[in-house]
This record gives sequence, C-alpha cells and structure tokens, in this order.
Amino acid sequence: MTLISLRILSSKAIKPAAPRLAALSQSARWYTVASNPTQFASIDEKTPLPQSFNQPLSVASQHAHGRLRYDWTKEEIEAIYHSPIMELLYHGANVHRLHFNPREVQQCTLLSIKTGGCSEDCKYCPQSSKHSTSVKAQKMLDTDEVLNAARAAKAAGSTRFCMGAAWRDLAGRKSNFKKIVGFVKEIRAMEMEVCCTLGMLNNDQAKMLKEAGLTAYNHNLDTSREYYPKIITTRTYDERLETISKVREAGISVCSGGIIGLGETDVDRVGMLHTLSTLPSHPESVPVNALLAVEGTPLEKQEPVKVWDMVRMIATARIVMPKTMIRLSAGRVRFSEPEQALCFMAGANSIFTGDKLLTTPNNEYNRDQQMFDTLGLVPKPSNLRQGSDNPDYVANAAASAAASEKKECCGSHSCSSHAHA
Ligand code: SAM
Ligand code: DTB
Ligand code: SF4
Repeated sequence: MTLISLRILSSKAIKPAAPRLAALSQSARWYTVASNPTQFASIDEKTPLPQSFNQPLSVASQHAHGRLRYDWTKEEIEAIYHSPIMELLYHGANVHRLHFNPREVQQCTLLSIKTGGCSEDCKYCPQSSKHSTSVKAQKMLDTDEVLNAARAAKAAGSTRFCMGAAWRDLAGRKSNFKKIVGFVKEIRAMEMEVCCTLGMLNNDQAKMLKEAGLTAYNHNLDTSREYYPKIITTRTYDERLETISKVREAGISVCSGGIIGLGETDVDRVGMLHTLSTLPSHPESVPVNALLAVEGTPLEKQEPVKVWDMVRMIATARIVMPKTMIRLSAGRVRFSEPEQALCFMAGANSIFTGDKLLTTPNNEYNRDQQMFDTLGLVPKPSNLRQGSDNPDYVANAAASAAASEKKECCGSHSCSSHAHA
C-alpha cells in the first residue's frame, strides 16, 4: 500500500505528500523518487540522507524502465541477474505492472499428441529413444482424442491449447502433419489460442500452420549456445534459431525459453536470456522450466532447482523482455504455494494447468484453482476475446479475413483479393 502510493509521486510532490506518507507508515523513512527509481529521498527533510542512499541499490533498479530494448549486453543482463534478490524481485514486479495486469495469469493446457520414441538425445528428456525411461513410444493420437482434450481444456478455463510431439522434425510425416493442420483449424474454431511444438520446421510447414490459424510455436533454446552441446548432440543451436526465425517470418508468435537445473552455470542462464532478448523481436512467450529429473535420463541425479534461482530467472527475463509472457512451466509441481507466489510476483504471468504436462505430472487442477483464490489471481482472458477494444482480436480477425480471402482468390498476383500480392 505504502509502496504503491510512493511510486506515483514525482520528485516535485515530495514536500506536500510527506505528512500523509508518514501517517501511512510510521516506519517508512526512505523511499524511491518515482521519476528516477535509482534516487532516494528523505521522507522528512530534517533527517539527512545516509551517504549509502545516494547510490542506486542495484543494477536491476537502473534497468527497470519497462522500455523494449534489443541491444542488451551480456554484462548488463549479468549485472541485473546478480542484483540482490529482494531488489530483483521488487523491480521484476514493478516492470510487470507497467505492461500487464499483475492479477492476471494465463492458463495453458498441454497435450502430448505423439509421445516417446524421439530420435534426439536431449539429456533431460524422458521421450528420447536414447534413454531408458518408463515412457514408451506411441503412435499419434487420433482426432477425437485431441479435440476432446481441447474441449475439456476450454471447459476448465484454459485459453491456450498446446500440442507437443516427440519429433526432431516433420520429415516423412506428411499425413500426420496434415492431420495436425486440421487439429489447429478445429481448435481455433473453438476460440482457443493454439500452440504446437513439433520440432524443426521448414518455411512451407510454418506457412501452412499460420494459414491454419496457429497462434504460437514453441521451440526452446533450452540453455546457452556454449552449454548446448553438453545437453544435445543431435542438433545445433543454429538449427534451433533457424526454426525460430522461420516461425517469426511466417507471422506466428514465437514461444521460446529454456530449462534451468541442467548443470549449467549462471553465465549460461544469462547467455540464454541474452540470445532471447536480442532476437529481432522478443518472443511472445518465454517458458522457464525447472528440470524435472526423470529416472533413466542422464540427468536423473541432478539436484532440484531452488525457488530463488527461478525467481532470478523470471525477474531478469521480465526486466529484459518487459512485454513478453513469462511462463512458469515444468517443475512448478515441486514448488509450494508461497514459492509460486514469489514467481508470480517476480513477473511470471502464465502457467500450464491440468494434471499432466507431456509425460510428467503437473499441479493438481483443483489445487491450482484454490491457489488462484488464495493469491487473488484471475485467469487472463484469451487474446482472441472478441471486441473492437482488443487490439489482438482486431489484428487476428484481419489476418483470418486475409487468409480466407486468399483461399478464395484466383491466385493471380493481379487479383484484387490476393492477400500477399
Ligand atoms: N520435440 C519438441 C522439441 O524438442 O522442441 C517438442 C517437445 S519438448 C518435450 C519441449 C520442451 O520441454 C523442451 O524444449 C524442454 O525445454 C522441455 N522439457 C522436456 N523435458 C523436460 C524435463 N524433464 N524437465 C523440464 N523441461 C523439460
Ligand atoms: C515448455 O517449455 N515446457 C513444456 C512445453 N514447453 C511443451 C513441456 C514440459 C515438459 C516436461 C516433461 C514432460 O512432461 O515430459
Ligand atoms: Fe525429442 Fe523434444 Fe524430447 Fe528432445 S526435447 S528428445 S526433441 S521430444
């Protein structure tokens, strides 16, 4: 309460507001001058400011302006990341409030439409055929199973449905891909946002997914360029970045983040955030996963991630990518309600709901709804919410109209209804 009142003051307003502020909190003696959050002022002018208060408390405070920047240096991000944790949390929370309603948390639902038997060797993943885990290879789910799961997710309040497949890429999977394109169309018709994570894409596949109405494509960088080969040897960091750029060029929102707890250093965590925040545009969403160490994977013995490491990652991501949805993703099941509250406070505003992620357990649905009640959180409405006041809806409707016009046009570049002529 006191802090909110303090933030809206300009430095000129210090004098008249001082008695009221003192009444609000007897103990509040120092506060940030809102027009410059790195400066401090004495709450009553007779009390001199201690020397130490003439300096900014943290690098996080210097960068908590909420403006979009694409030229972050690794040194800047590293300094934000290493700010004292309470400072980092506070400034993550402040930046969060500049762009989002902090009570709103997006609820997404995951479905593994093609489980196990993956040819890649990602050390963390229970679905890799290179590891001996309890996950067995299955064929792709049929249409009814997928659409019923999407309907159930919508009924449970989820606004985004994300389909995952344990594939390196879509080579040789023409008929399955055609089915997936059909799933995307059907789920969009249910007025849900749709996301897929199917491995590497080429330009044509990205274009077809866009035309089907795909909202976002999840393709994680997972860690830093330097640490990547220690975790995955069957593909390169550059291949990962290439798919991300094809997705972006096709006009699909990019969802890309990573995992902590793989044995990486702080430098690797900062390196991944640096790559993400210096892309030509910031990802629409950044999932922050805490490794779920699955028996039978090479990382089965990794120590569980501490909540303070999640808070550091989330708050740093929030400060350097202020308008991005930051998703508290895998590993949430291991965090208590107060620990999750810290993550939301730091700037996370999206979660996966539903009792299962892809192959591992997730937080129980009813417990999540109780947590929302306890913390005063509300589900974030879909970006597809109809209404001329919703810029996402307007842009989306225009894109859908253009896509259907394109389908109906004669195909000639001189045709007036040719969307991309
Ligand atoms: N095959 C596709 C791919 O790799 O992009 C999509 C599925 S893959 C399972 C999606 C993401 O799940 C991975 O990039 C990784 O970040 C996350 N993930 C997989 N196993 C995990 C685990 N054990 N703990 C935490 N996150 C995990
Ligand atoms: C992401 O970053 N996390 C989700 C989603 N994207 C596809 C996947 C988490 C998977 C956790 C391990 C499992 O359930 O198999
Ligand atoms: Fe396959 Fe994706 Fe798992 Fe890697 S993370 S093994 S690509 S399913």
